Amino acid sequence: MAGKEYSAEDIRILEGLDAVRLRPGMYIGSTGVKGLHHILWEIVDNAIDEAANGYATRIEVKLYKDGSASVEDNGRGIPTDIHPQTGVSGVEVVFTQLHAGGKFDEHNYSFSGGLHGVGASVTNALSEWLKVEVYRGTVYKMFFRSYFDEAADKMMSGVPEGHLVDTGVKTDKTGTFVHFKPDASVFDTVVFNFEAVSKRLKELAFLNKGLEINLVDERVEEGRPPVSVNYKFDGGLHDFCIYLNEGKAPLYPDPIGYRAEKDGILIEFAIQHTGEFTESLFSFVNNIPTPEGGFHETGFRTGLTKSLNDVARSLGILKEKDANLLGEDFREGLTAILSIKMKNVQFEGQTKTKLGNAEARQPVETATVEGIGALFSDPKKKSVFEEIVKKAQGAARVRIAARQAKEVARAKNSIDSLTLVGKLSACTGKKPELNELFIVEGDSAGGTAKQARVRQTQAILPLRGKPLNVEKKRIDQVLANEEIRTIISALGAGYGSDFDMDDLKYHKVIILSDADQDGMHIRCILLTFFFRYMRELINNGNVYIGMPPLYKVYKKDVVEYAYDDAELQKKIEIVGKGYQIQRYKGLGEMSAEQLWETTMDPARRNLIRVNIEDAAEAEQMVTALMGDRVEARKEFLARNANFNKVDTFIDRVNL
Ligand code: TSJ
Repeated sequence: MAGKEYSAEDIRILEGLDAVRLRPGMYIGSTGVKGLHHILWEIVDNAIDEAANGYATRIEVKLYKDGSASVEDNGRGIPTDIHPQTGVSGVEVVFTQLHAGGKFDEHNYSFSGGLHGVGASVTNALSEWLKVEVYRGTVYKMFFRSYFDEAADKMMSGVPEGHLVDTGVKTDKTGTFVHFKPDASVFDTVVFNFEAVSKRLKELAFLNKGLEINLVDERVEEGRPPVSVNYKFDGGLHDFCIYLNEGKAPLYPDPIGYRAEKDGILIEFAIQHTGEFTESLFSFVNNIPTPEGGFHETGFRTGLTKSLNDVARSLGILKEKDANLLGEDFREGLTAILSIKMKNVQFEGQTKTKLGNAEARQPVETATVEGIGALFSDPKKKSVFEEIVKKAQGAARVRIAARQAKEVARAKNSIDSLTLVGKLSACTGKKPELNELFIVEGDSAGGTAKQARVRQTQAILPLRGKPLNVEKKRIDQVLANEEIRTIISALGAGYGSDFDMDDLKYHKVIILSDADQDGMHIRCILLTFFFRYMRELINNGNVYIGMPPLYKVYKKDVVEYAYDDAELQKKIEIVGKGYQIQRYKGLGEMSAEQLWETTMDPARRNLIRVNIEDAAEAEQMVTALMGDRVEARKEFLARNANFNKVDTFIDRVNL
């Protein structure tokens, strides 16, 4: 057992591990499922470092039935020789000394990972047992155990059972194998999550080009073969980018990538634009995700904007008189992965996932400018670049149209806005909760509605002109549309992040369009607009679709209206022999009186409330329904056909 050859210094070291047991949270964040995985990642990180430094090409992670886990690499093997400062082997130092990682080899451990960087000794301290094997010509072994010492009446953590032993058994392979069993008395759960482990290993495989990572899960039913996944991406970030863009529509087939070292910082990125409208930047520092961003992201964004504008000018796509495109324009639909490796990382922010090293900004910016410049100096890449600029110019149009609309909405009391709402026939009542805004398709139907309405509570906004083809028009054109800007003005509550329900002038917004293709398009445009820019309005159930009848069935002074074909049969029976049918092709064919009694009179009309509880789902649906990709739309409809909400919504849209 441990003890007899131990110096005072060794005991001090082991007390360090006791401290880890006493306050595990200080070292691994928590003793929950996250903390459990943390002690696995501490071990994996060491193997990844060996690979990142060019010494290992393969890592295998294994999950066992008894709850233990192992990690093996084919690197050089943890140094087995005696460490001069402590008089024990490198292996022993690694597992018994806190923060030992890299102390004896600054150079090779220069880009050491680990979220808290606490090292393998913490895994040892929080394990029931830990076994290490090092393959360097022969097999070296060492074993550690945590136990309760009855005599001393205290917990002993990660205690070596003897020093490192050279078993003398010859081996061809080199590398390190670490096998440990998380201590059930430390953790709330000791069950590793296959999905979580495999997802992170896949990410690590993407981040470390060419590295083969194998995950074997032996925790399967008796008699069944282990579940095993194997990751190896020779394209690295390039492959990562393609993977992230699966299911999206890339604007050019190959992601653009670059790798450089600047001021001791290794910088790598890959980008690819898609038809989406949002930006997805995934950044990493020393293989650790940095979702909160930081200086590397700042440098990257600045570099991208600068270099893409520069290239656009040098290719003559942007002329001297043209303004630069903004960063946000170039980032619309951008999928990007930024991975940097540097020393002395400082993590900040809410979840300690934001890079605080200011010195990272400039090198990343420089590398980005350099990389983009170099890539597009290749004339073969010109068409790719043109796609990027076309997309950015589209985004700029949205931005400008959005700003204009915002100005309109902001200046709601100015003369300017009065001219815009000129077509609005406002109501006289001043109680928004009682007021209704009818958005009516066509000037002539608008005129009829104006005659039919109750002035006190019903306002009419006619929409003039041909309906836009939503599938071909983008949201920027929708926003540039004067009618849409008029709606924003009329509602008086702003839009987008400025939208404020408290300023809403009409608590019922009723879309009244014809029951035909064009009418459906108008509804789609308006709903997309509300989804994207006044989502609260939908969530609150303030948006309605008016239901004009399709048929009038009449005989002398008996009149019945039918809203669909099934109803038509019933109404025919009610009216009886000698009936006549009028089919309404549009709202414009109705008299003011008919429109009132069938569609506008609160006592008799049928309204459909557009009510989507899940705004996120709604947005996805609008994208799928109106996006560029026909397949995506079909897929979406097929996938969601059984979802009640969505189903209902689709019915409503296609009224
Ligand atoms: F530390 C550990 F237990 F977590 C661990 C370390 C676990 C695993 C699975 C692998 C490793 C590990 C360590 N793999 N490879 C290394 N390499 C070294 O420690 C090493 C080897 C040689 C030299 C040298 O300068 O010759 C330096 C180092 C740091």
